[in-house]
Amino acid sequence: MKLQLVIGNKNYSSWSMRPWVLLRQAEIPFEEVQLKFDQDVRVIGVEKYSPTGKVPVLMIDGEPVWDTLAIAETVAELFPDRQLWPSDPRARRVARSACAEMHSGFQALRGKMPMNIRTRYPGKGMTPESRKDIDRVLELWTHCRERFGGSGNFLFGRFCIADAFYAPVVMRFQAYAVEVPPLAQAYCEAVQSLAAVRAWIEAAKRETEFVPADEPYAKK
Ligand SMILES: N[C@@H](CCC(=O)N[C@@H](CS)C(=O)NCC(=O)O)C(=O)O
Repeated sequence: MKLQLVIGNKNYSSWSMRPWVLLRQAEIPFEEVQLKFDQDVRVIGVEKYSPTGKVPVLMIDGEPVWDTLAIAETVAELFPDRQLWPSDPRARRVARSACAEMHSGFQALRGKMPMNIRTRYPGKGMTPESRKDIDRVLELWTHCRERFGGSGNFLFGRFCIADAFYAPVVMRFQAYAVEVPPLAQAYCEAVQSLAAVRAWIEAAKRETEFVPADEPYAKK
């Protein structure tokens, strides 16, 4: 089976980061196909892969699986030995809910604090709406860590899909210098110490493309 993951710019594409970190951290071999955003965050050359015009797309023997949640579920199904969801059914239900919440929510956090790994904009993007999203993320992380974290460092103890889904939030907290309580700080550090996250960050920092539509706080 040939897996190709089609992604966008590593500095900006939070959706691409999730399945890339998941596959890489789970040591599932895949070929990376990186496409680049144009000035308006349209993905150049994506028609060849994606029926939606968006990244990420996972190509399995040339057939597309699109949308992050579908990609994560498909990978978990294809590689059950990697235990990408928590094994405890109660934890698994909450992990799925946390991923679905990320997938469909947090619009203010996403819109006001777009992921930008190589740059720092401390304090930017903090509106009442983004504050509300941040508080909800912190509440969720606290619940997961306290109820299911056990002796592990991640939301459900061991690294799982939910951690891959929240990795771009960790990037945002760092870029915009969002202050978080100690439990969340420890979790952010655990995510940042993952080999796959470190590799993504290093690659993002080497990128030089500037995408104006993803740079609301850059000096004009
Ligand atoms: N719900 C989709 C969202 C994907 C998405 O919005 N990707 C952005 C890049 S991070 C994109 O491809 N934008 C290009 C466009 O909308 O033309 C997913 O989970 O994969």
